Amino acid sequence: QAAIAGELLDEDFLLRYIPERPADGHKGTFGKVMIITGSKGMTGAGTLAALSAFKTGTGLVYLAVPQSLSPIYGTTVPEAVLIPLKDNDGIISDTETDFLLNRAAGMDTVVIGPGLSAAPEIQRLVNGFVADCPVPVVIDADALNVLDIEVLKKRKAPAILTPHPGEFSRLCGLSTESVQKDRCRKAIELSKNTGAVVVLKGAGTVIACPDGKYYINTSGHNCLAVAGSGDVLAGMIGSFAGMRVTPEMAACLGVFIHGRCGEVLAGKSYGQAGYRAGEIPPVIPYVIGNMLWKRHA
Ligand code: NPW
Ligand code: AMP
Ligand code: MG
Repeated sequence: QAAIAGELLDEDFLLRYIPERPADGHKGTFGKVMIITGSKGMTGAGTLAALSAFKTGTGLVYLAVPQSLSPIYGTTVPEAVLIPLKDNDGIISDTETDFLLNRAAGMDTVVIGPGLSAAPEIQRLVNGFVADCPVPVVIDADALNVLDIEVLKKRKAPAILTPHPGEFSRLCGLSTESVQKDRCRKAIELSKNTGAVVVLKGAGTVIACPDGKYYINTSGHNCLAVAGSGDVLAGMIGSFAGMRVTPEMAACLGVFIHGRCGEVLAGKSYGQAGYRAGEIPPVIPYVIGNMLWKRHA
């Protein structure tokens, strides 16, 4: 079988995949995204993912969070609908798995993982949820740290994994160095093995698809190497998936636009470094708007 070549991910290629926004669309038209997130000390992650989903164009964001922490999200993202979940000292209880699966059935997509912690209860929650999730799911951060590959393989709906090299190495039982030495091949292997789209993050993010096709991102800047940056990306990919973009293209659009936001911050602003992840979402509409302008030009 002939090898499938990789493709460089650039603006000209991606323009056509940005979803149309019908003039008479309502908030349901623009996607319902549920984000399962949060534990004591890590409420910023879900906040950033939710803000990013809104700024990418999502109509409705639902934050499924530990009940004891939910007032925080009411303040940081008042636009999100809160789904408070039973928790033990800030760790979401695994008894909420079935309730979350029921809620997921009414969503267009789910993001699971940012700021969840890797407690044993979270391990049961994540694997129980991923096994039966009925809609496309973006699996990020702590959800990757507790994910059972065998459960992932048997899931019912499409999945997008968004590991950084540390998470990738934990998930696959490899050293970070061996992952970094052979990024494309490692991402393709995991994608073929699990049927999930794999986004291996870091400079030159690789997006690998189960059919062996892969993309290497050309946008980005090291100002994106900052706490919460990956949580922003997860919200962006979830947003595109929620607007019914295919998992492959949702991942590609999210990665490219996230990278372009970094370039805009570093290039058009005050300097090369010193940005908080919370400064990325306000740039998203500008980047998407510029791409659309080129599409219509
Ligand atoms: P090293 O050793 O530092 O060089 P973790 P996390 C490696 C939440 N957050 N290239 C890195 O390597 C997240 O959502 C919450 C190479 C280290 O070993 C998660 O739930 C925030 N290596 C949770 O925290 C803001 C790389 O990976 C390891 C690499 C833990 O996530 C912050 C670090 O990864 C955070 O987002 C690269 N490009 N990138 C909040 N305010 O609520 C990473 N590594 O141990 O998985 O920790 O990514 O911070
Ligand atoms: P996380 O580690 O989950 O917060 O994700 C970090 C985000 O920043 C990912 O989207 C990475 O691809 C991006 N990133 C990290 N380092 C760099 C870099 N040197 N150049 C460009 N993007 C980076
Ligand atoms: Mg992360």
